[in-house]
Amino acid sequence: MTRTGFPKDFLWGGATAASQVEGGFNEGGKGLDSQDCRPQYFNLSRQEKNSWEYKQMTSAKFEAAKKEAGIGNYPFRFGSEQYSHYKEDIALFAEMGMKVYRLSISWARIYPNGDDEQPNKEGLKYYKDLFNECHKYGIKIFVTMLHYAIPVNLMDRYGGWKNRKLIDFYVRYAKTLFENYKDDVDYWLPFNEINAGRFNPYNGVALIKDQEENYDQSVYQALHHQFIANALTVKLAHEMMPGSKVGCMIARFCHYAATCDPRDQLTQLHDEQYTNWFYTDVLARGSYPAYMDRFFDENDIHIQMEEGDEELLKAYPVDFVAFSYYFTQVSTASEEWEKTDGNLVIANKNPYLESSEWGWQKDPTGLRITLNQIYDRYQKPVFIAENGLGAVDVLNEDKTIHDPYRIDYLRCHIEAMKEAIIDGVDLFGYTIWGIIDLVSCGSIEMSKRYGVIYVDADDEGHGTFDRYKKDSFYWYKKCIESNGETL
Ligand code: BGP
Repeated sequence: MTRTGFPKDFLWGGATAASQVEGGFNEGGKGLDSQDCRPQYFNLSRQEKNSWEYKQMTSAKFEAAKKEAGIGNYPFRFGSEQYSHYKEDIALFAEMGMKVYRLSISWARIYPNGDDEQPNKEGLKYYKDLFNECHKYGIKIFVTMLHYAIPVNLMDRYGGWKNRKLIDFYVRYAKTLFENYKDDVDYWLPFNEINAGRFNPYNGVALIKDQEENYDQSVYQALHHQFIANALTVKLAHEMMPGSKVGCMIARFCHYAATCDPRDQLTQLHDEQYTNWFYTDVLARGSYPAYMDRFFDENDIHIQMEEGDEELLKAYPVDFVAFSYYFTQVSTASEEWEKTDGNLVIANKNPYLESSEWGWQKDPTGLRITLNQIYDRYQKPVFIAENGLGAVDVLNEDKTIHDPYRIDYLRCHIEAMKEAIIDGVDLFGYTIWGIIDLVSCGSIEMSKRYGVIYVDADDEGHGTFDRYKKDSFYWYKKCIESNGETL
């Protein structure tokens, strides 16, 4: 069979997350969530904002955040105001020809405290209206059920995902979503970047480091609970909505060995196993991989499983595998290696690649490699849930925004996707991250913009929040029209 490019029904789209785009943090009965509590310190340099201390949640920061009733210095509380602008945003997506919108539902909008007996009707209505608006234009819906933001009550009362009770609350939430939106949603993703539980435990599994006696143990136990919640969600979805599609997703950290020194190669193998494969092996193959036994032994980690857990994982693997892809990094056995930034991680720098203003290294070939590796390993359809370039954009007086750097970035990644499809990969969709400007997850600011649509707001939430089309908007429209041929 000769493949020449993108299949006819390829899903071109854009992605956002509720906590970063919605705003309206206390409207419509929504409860406070964990992302609403991440502060911004406006006067810091970019380097300081990229530091681990800045990104790390502490008990002191968390307690202070809960006392602030207004927006304060919490940019996720205003986002891009999609809560009040969703009709306008979706009309722009339709004008671009978008086939699919990946968005997340805010758990705290549906269950304000996470453990409530009844869902919040206003929250349910908000997403129903939003979905109807998408359907008006024939845009399909890809829902992330949990994109980092959990109701703070689930942290205060239960200690986050390390508590097994979270599985029940999550499954109740999933059931509510399926009951209400079974005819609206085309693709379900229970957890955004499930490996975040390891690389950023506050975002991933709602843990605060200074509250944990044995941090690593809590992290892996919490991850186990998410794996079980994932399997139960697949089970429920398939029972309630026969034929429904449920996927898993990781932040894909593609590693290259620094040299052909076998020690570098072995480090690369381990980096791939511990940061990537572990998660998708559990969720797509349905069992803990053998290589993790040694890792757990050597790190004194003991996962408490209940009877039936392993059977559940085996019986309910996901239907497709998704990932976010921004940059690649180097694996080396040597301690001395130049570092650079990546999403919520510090990475070893690759001298062959260019970096963005935030230090993330651009590598379209790595995307082709990744697509081949994932498809080869699981033989399940693959979806690119996030990819894009965060950059400082300038709104000119005539309201134009010229962003050739973003077009270059997107073009070379889309070319790499096409090559991977010709290689034989069953890639069925691509959603540009932050299709509309939103608050950055890592550095908690508006100035790091990903959108092809500009939002007139600054880091402190000042501005009109009016939307403007960037040059990349027109470029992506042509790309979609030509099914990826006119780049
Ligand atoms: C991913 C997250 C997103 C998003 C993206 C870009 O890890 O799933 O929420 O924000 O990274 O990261 P940043 O916003 O830090 O530039």
